[in-house]
Parts: sequence; structure tokens; C-alpha cells
Amino acid sequence: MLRLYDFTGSGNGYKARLLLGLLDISYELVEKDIMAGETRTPEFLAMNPNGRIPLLALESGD
Ligand SMILES: N[C@@H](CCC(=O)N[C@@H](CS)C(=O)NCC(=O)O)C(=O)O
Repeated sequence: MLRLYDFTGSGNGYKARLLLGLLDISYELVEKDIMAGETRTPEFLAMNPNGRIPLLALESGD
């Protein structure tokens, strides 16, 4: 299953959630608090050096 790293207060995140919903694609939502720096941890930066959400992780792990 796809995994969406997101912050539900984010407009950019909303766009990703809207598209996935319109395409009827199921996904696991992983909430990241951007205000608390949760997208700037070494673990998150290893997935996305940009350090921002939304981030869509594919089933392949990419
Ligand atoms: N489309 C851009 C914009 C993403 C973006 O600006 N995300 C904001 C939230 S709307 C964010 O993660 N901010 C947290 C930060 O910069 O630490 C991208 O994917 O790089």
C-alpha cells in the first residue's frame, strides 16, 4: 500500500490527499508535525532530502 507522509493542516498535503481520493487509491496516512520539525529528522531526510511534506512512498519503498 502507498504511504503518504503528510501534515493535515497543509494545503499542499490536501492536494495530494484530494488526488488520491479522486483516483480511489487507498493509502496509509502518516502524520508528521511540520511545526515540531518532524520532517527534519535524519530518518525523514533520508526519505526526502527536501525535508517537506507531502511525501508519497511507493510500495517498492521508493
Ligand atoms: N511542492 C513543494 C512544497 C512542499 C511544502 O512547502 N511543504 C510544506 C508544508 S505546505 C512543508 O513541508 N513545510 C515544512 C518545512 O519546510 O519544514 C514540495 O513538495 O517540495
